[in-house]
Amino acid sequence: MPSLSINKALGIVPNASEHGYLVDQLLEICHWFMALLFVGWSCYFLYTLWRFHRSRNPKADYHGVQSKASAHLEFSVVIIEAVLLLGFAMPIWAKRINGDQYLNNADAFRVHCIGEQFAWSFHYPGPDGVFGKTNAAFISASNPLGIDPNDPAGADDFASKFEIHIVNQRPTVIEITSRDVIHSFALPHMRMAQDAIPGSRIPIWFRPIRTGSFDIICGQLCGSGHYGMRGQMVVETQAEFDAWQKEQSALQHPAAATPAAAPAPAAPAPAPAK
Ligand SMILES: [Cu+2]
Repeated sequence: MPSLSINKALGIVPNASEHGYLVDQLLEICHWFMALLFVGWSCYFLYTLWRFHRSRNPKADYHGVQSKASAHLEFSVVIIEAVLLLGFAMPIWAKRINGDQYLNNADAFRVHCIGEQFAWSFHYPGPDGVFGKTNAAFISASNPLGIDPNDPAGADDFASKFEIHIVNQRPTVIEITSRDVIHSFALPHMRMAQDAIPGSRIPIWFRPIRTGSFDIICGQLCGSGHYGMRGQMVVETQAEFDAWQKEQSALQHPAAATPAAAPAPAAPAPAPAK
């Protein structure tokens, strides 16, 4: 990659995913190619202003330009664009959409992501690694994701809002959906974006390669509060994640986390039937 980077000059955020450099390379090549085209066509434009100025051509020439130079230039542009598409874009895309090593990977880190006006929520399977079933009928203030209370797999599931925690270096699969309109879960540092579509659960996959806190933005104009639909992706070590998971699971399931402690206060007695 050239040391003089158009990507950097345009303010690209640092890459934090394994595949991101491929995207950056392609962007850089496209930017340089576009810069070259811009300069080339600008020079040609200035040349034509001079060459065909009225003072040089007092009489109209009905035969036009006889030279084949511009046709050759056009043809080479087509060749370069074909090389970009077939030689770079398509192989990179083919590599990206092949998610076998992620989707069929038992060790992959999995989270569900739910977009809504105007927030991002995340559903973690908890220490057992199995997601509990969800159903909109169970959604309430204390159960914002609608986790089925009758499904034992959901007993240790927990949720977070506006902040997703993932583990550095682990293959990561995030399944994305929306509760209302179309949003787009965009991770500029991971060079990833995927529309969140109501009724669909669409996976994205990548491998984070550095720890830190990275922006999440909604990449699809989704309503009046769209601008506020941002969050943070915290990439941390496995130990840090385990500690956070333990803390969150305990906070959200106080009874399950402290079986030996004093029993939780009894639920208020049901009001007598009238
Ligand atoms: Cu949105």
